[in-house]
Amino acid sequence: MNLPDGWNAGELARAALLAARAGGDRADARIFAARAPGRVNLIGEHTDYSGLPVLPVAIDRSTIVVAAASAANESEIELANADPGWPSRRFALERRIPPYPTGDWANYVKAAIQGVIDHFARRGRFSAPAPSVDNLRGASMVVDGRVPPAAGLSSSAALTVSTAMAFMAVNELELDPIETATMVARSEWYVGTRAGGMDQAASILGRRDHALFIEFDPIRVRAVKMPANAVLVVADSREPADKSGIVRAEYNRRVVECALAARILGHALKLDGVMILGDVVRALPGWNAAELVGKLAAASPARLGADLKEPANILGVSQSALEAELFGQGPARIALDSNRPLEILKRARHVLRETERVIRAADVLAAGRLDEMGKLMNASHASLADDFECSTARLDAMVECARRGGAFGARLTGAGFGGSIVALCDNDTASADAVIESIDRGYYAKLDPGAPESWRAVLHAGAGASVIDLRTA
Ligand code: NG1
Repeated sequence: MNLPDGWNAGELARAALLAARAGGDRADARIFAARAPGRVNLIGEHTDYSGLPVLPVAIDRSTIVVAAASAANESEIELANADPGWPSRRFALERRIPPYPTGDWANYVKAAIQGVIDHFARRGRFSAPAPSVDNLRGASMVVDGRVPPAAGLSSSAALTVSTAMAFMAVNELELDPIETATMVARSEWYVGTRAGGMDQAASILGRRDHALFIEFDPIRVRAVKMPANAVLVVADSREPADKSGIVRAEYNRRVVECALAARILGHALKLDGVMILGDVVRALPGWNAAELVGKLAAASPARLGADLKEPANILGVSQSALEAELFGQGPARIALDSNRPLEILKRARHVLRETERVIRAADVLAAGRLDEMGKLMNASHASLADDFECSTARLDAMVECARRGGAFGARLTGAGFGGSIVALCDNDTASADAVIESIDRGYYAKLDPGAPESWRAVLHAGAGASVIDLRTA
């Protein structure tokens, strides 16, 4: 059997089972299956929302969404999940789809569909003579996710990407992969996370046996061949990085701190229109982190008060104007709900130094220098722990175990505050088996009694998302 691009036989069999459940046995049903992988980020953490590069791989674990088109006059989504732990849902397609209460899994599905509707609305697709979204086709959708959730492997992007692709297929809406990545990148703002675009871009643009050097604004990708002897071990701390609660507030707070650092730096350097640190970097070819951090330190205290009074003064704008600019009506406003000072210098120092590491890592990896790559990963972890303050004692402990087991390097991957670590190994001196054993003995065996069981695996760089027509597959 010829397998469609990026699909394996197991995934195809899963899609066939889901199709039966989605009602694809109706003779007239147009029915599609989209698969989208999770990702593990090798390096370039908390840089994407500053418009600065990342180096992830799409992984060989995916989410599949099967969508069977409803009759032409039905514009509802009937949603089910292969895992009975996630309840079925039904909602209408509207220009503005109201979210379910925070934490509901189906909000990711709504987020993706809202993203598609917004994108095509901007292109005039729903303007006169069809001023509403009435001409959109509903669908019966069934989701089967095999990317471990809340583990820093981007199960959420796997779900939003596969949903968006299946929904577009049902509605005969077409976009190229870069446009799709750009569109879906913003979709998770719907669930209240001001995420950058790394996860969705990695899921869509993934390439077997390759890492992806991804740049933003606009999204560009360069595939970097993984050295043949490189092996990636990912291990979940079992400390959930739950994006619907405290982790989201911490994440959004970092987004605000980085944006403030960028504006103050832009102001000090007399650059116009700087919103994110990427704007500064792009305006200054030949920039280097040490110099920019020095300029920021000269222009601003390292940490600012808990509100926006101080940065507004530095920037010479009113506090309300700055607030409106930073937050709009958006959810990041919650980031200021505490008395904690806003850390500017440390956050910028991490982002700028991390950017230097990412650029270097792409070359080092392409040249097969795993030892050097490991050192960059270790430096990234230290910076995330010290300057970005998003590691935890448990993540630090795991990273230590991986290094003791012989890994070239190890670091937290994803947003941190829990979730997973990634360790770089090979088939020889830094064997994945030894690293896994070290993590088992030094970490999982010491978890509190009753803690959820261990989850760790060797993951491979896999292909990006794709959609197939199940009538012809
Ligand atoms: P995780 O924690 O894997 O979901 C998050 C963001 C990314 C990126 C990383 C940090 C979401 C959906 N994704 O990844 O865009 O900013 O943190 O590098 O929030």
